[in-house]
Amino acid sequence: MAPSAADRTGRLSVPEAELSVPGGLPDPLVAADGTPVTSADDWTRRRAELIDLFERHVYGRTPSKRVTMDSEVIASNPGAVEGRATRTEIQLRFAGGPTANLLLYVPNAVTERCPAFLGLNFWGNHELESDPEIVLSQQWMRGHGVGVVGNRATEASRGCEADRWPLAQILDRGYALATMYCGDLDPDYDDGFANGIHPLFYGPGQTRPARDEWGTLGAWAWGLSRALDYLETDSRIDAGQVIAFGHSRLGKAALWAAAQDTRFAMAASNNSGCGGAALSRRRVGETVEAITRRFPHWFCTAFNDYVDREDALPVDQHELIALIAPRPVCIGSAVGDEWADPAGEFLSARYADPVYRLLGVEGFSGTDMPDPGEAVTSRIAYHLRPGGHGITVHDWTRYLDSADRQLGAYLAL
Ligand code: GTR
Repeated sequence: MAPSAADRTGRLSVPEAELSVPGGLPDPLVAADGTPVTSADDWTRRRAELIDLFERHVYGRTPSKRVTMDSEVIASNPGAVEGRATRTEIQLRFAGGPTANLLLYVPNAVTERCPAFLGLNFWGNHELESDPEIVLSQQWMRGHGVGVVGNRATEASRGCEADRWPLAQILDRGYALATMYCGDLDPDYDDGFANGIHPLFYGPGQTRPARDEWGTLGAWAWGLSRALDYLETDSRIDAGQVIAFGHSRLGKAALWAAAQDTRFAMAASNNSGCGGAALSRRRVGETVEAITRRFPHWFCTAFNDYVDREDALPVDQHELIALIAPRPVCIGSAVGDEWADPAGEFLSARYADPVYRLLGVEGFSGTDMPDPGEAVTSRIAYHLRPGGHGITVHDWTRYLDSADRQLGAYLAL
């Protein structure tokens, strides 16, 4: 199939014929033994089955063992973001393992417990603002980051991603924001899982995860849940209204976190692509072959079996979206981000719909790909932004609008 392409007007030209998946998709509402799923109780069983399939074949099993986590507030500034927020840095210490720093902004104007976006970041918490009070991460970083020298951040790295985090906008809309460096949980390179949190869970003599045990995306998703554990203890946050959020590889982790951990009230995935919101079977843009070759550590080893065999996968990514039902989920694509297959992300939203309907709530109200700049604003929301891979104010506005519109309805269920 020809890849989808943006024409000169910036419109994503996706003929209906291309909005399809040759060979079809697994049906979220048919159990592995062929039994139709026709009630909420059936779905509870099917849901457990799908989690198990995603664990065994895609992301790897998340360990059930609990680790003790201590937390300590290491800095607090009540006048951050021009007086808008109280900014706190919290050290989360995992017994016997690494430490992760959570950076939390709570709007001063909100006097009740407030909803929060929680997402990982690519370059350390200092990427959000140039303020030297924020701890400069000492962790390993990928080499091409702003100010990164010898795989470490420097003072020149501060604020390097500020445009991706429109703090004033988020805070003025009444939302808190919490973020943590993904590399605090597991550095983003293939080191055989010697660093990060994986070794904390090894059995005697074990030196790396087994074939069906978690990779880096699984570790990042786990970290989002641990940050949520902390937010549950913070009286300023409404822990029942926390949105798992992420861009690109971190959007994959956010979806997997929300699929597994039903405490997340909503998920927002931006340009998450292959292994995120995009259907694997379409093989448009990044394929299983491409992703496992460049990022062998992201998934479980068993996922390699599906290189050029996407049709043999027992699941596809619309079922990852369905695992978030009945909670709201937002999927954001960009016209020029063909690597992430915007049409494949749209179709995941569309084909997750029946599960939401079965559970008696609105699912996805769109049938055609929206034009760039337009959105489908149902409980499963989808928007297509002009431009390329990245996260912009446009994307944030969509996620904030969806949260305003959908969270209340979900909580009223
Ligand atoms: C790309 C990768 C994508 C996406 C992206 C990102 O190199 O192929 O799957 O996750 O990185 O995280 O920015």
